[in-house]
Amino acid sequence: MTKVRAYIGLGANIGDARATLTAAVHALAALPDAELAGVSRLYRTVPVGVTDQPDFHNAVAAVDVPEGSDAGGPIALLLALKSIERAFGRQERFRHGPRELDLDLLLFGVRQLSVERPAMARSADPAKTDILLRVPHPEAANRLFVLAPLADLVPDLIPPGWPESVARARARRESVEGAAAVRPIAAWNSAGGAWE
Ligand code: PH2
Ligand code: MG
Ligand code: MG
Repeated sequence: MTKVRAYIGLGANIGDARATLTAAVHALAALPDAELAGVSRLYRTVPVGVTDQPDFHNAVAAVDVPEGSDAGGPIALLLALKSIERAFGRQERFRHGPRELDLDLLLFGVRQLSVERPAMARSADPAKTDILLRVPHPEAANRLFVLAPLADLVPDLIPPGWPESVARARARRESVEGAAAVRPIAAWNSAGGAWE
């Protein structure tokens, strides 16, 4: 079975975020046919978008998953991420609001894709887009809370469609958001399966 390396952004700012993200990494590793390939440092980050909410914990995990055919691989992974979010008690709230667990599909190998939501599955809520999935994640290049942990894993990678490496994007965003916006607080210990 051909595998692809996917990068997943993890975030939480309700409850014991550190414990939640640790358990979420284990849930990713336990997905069928998936293999954990790396975990970034754990960061404490200033909220972006809606600023009147608790600080987030953020990290990025690399997972090798089945390539699938066409959009099948990425969509299967997206659905698996949504089901892990639900299993961790994720409640529907407003966009960019607080959450128990957020798992975002950032990169799926060198694939670049945009998948429309089927007409039947569209929401009456105008804030919800008619796009089911975009890869690379359209916001990743502009969010230091994504770029910093991603640069821990693959600083020299140039994601498809990007004009620059992850490390350069990180430096660019750090000059905008300030170094204090994301603070590494622990490193992943793969033997212990936790940030220490
Ligand atoms: N997620 C958001 C909105 N804002 N801010 C930080 N620091 N970390 C996040 O994960 C985050 C956010 C929407 O997904
Ligand atoms: Mg998100
Ligand atoms: Mg999300």
